[in-house]
Amino acid sequence: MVALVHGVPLEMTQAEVYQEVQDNVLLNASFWANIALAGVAILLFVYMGRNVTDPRAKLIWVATLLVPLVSIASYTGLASGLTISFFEMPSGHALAGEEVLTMWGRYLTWTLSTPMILLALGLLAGTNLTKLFTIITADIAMCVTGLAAAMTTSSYGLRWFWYFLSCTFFIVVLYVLLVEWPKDAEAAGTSDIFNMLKILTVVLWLGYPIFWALGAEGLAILDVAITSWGYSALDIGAKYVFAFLLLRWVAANEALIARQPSAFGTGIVDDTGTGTPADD
Ligand code: RET
Repeated sequence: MVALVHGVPLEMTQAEVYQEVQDNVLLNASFWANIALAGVAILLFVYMGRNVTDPRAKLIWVATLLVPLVSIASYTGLASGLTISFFEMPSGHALAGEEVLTMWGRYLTWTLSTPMILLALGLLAGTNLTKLFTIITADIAMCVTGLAAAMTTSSYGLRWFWYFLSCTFFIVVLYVLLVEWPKDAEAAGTSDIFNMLKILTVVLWLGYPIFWALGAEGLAILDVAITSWGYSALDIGAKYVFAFLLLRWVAANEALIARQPSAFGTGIVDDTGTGTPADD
């Protein structure tokens, strides 16, 4: 698998990684299923948003549309072997000394896709800039530290320390989603749809750290292809199902979105922006 020159392992070439992916039918299918779904989602979402005119509703639509756009690029990176590497696991790991297939491109592209999901949800909840900034920076930090956890090969303990840091940022994300935004959504009159999407998001997002911990990068209880399908299945719900439900609602309730206060206020009492708050 890994070429040796005078007993020294060489980095695998991209073509060799690609061949490994091709040889693992289950793994390869977990990528191509998402490329196909992302393609369908992009076309469907463009169609669903064709009559949206309000700038705020349009922003939700653009943010939501970016989710499958990032996804198709992300999965193409994985399917081509570009964003996959074989990393030798440190001692202490269940596969210590072995070269483990690591889909680091997933964590990298989550830093682009997950903020779009949160931006769309925050706009739906009619939140302010302070809370949007907090959740999005914590979310990016969660993805970057998750990337570091997967790519650290020097120490098993430090892999889990990165994981713990990532979970800490995740708690901030969960706090805003579960405590702050429901109050904002209540005031904005978007509670019903917000609460439904909040539950979908929280339940599915909790699956990601669980798969990381059980997969080859963590405790190595699950095989690489099963872990990849775990992420791919979560992605289908957290991205395409989520985006479909959100866009369907936005297209039918544009006026309610248009009436919300500006998202770019800071939350200071008289800083309500240009719109008029919902009167219910
Ligand atoms: C990692 C491992 C470290 C600990 C935590 C994680 C959380 C990841 C999450 C990812 C969500 C991804 C989505 C992608 C859609 O495009 C990085 C797995 C907490 C919550 C929704």
